[in-house]
Amino acid sequence: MIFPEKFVWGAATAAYQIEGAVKEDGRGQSIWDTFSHSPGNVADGDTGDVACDHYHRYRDDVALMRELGLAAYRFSVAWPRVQPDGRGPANPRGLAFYDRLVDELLEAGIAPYLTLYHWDLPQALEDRGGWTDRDTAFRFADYAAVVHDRLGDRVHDWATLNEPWVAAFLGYGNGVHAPGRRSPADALRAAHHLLVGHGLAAARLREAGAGSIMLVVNSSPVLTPAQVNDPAAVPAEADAAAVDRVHALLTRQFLDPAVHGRYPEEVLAAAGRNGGTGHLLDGDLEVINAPIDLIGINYYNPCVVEAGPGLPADAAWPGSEDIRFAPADAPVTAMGWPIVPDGLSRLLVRLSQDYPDVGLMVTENGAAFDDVVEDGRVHDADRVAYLRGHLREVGRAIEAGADLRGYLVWSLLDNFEWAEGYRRRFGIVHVDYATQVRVLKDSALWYRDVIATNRL
Ligand code: PNW
Repeated sequence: MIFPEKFVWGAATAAYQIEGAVKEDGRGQSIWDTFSHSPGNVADGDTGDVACDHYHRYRDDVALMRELGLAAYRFSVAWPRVQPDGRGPANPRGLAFYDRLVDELLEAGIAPYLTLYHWDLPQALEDRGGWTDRDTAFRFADYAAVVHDRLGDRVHDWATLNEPWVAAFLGYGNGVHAPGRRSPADALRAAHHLLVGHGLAAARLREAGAGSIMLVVNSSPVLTPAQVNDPAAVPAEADAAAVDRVHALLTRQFLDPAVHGRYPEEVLAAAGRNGGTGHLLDGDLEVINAPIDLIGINYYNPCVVEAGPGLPADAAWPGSEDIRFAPADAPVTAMGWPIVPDGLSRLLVRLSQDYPDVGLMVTENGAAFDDVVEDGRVHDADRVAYLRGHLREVGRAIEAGADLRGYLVWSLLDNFEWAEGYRRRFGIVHVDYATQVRVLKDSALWYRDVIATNRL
């Protein structure tokens, strides 16, 4: 399988998951500092205080990327490094880190893909209501402008939000992520304000001359249990309705407003029954509908559902009453997530049909496995198989006509896996947290060859 000539190969990370140095150079506190330091929220009491110490080791890490031949590196900027309280003048020492990182990347011939928000909201803004407060959207747009002002001369590719579904529904809905609130109504409000923030920021970036603007979503094809292994299976009417509703709640909730300027009925109905729709103001959809160049897709697994009469909505899924989230008949990763490679092509083809005027990029895909280091090597055949299987589906989606521009593996490094802490390893590069020694796993060496030959 040969990939298109200009296909962009890369890897992704996020600030809180790798940087450490949480008190350095004037960085303010984020909701993830607060959350991870509160007992019971993160496995083994892990925090991002040190993480991969990337803040001090970024030169070595860029050297690894160069060794792998990456054309692109997606990272995120920590808002509280730039604006410690989430508002006001920029903290020059915080911005200077990203300045150095970007220069190092460009020197190595690697295109920086900059994500503005990968979940580390300044705690000072959370104290005023966080994403449930409309004002946070305006603060986010100001922050976007501040970052672009400093880096826009060298960074071409910008992403506003990473996975607003996770930020809203795990952060404010079921409380598994920071800030740990548990309110379906708050989650729906947060989701909307995240979208308003996206639209306002996209407009500011455009105005400032940003080269390319992207919204990154976590998305999954929504399937019935039978469809997991048989794409042709025809679901019963009630199951098909459950599939459509969950697709609306997961993916269309974000992409329909952003790309088409309208909310799905299912989302309006969910809001109606959870706190109301009073936060949806006239003009918001026009703001959210700011033109974007790319949709970033983070894919890990399909979402499997069926009708289950009488069931209450899952805490993270307001609007999912009478729907059962079912296990998939498939092998799983160390996260317990089912491995269904052709879910990726099914998803990409669907999105390219639903949003035909916007390009697509796989901005995250990868897997956690229980890696072992043997004689200074990590023989992660399971991860190689996962990536190979998913890349084949990337190729198939392109053959089927999807306008897919690139693929970024999650993740470059083993890192702080949110509520799972350091016990789950997603990297193609192994990190020994005691010594900070990095070792290229077999998957990294394999990926290097894919990139070098542009074929599978
Ligand atoms: C994404 N879910 O998170 C994030 O963008 C990464 O920061 C993260 O490390 C990676 O995927 C692996 O988890 C998700 O529960 C976390 O549906 C949770 C979910 C989805 C994505």
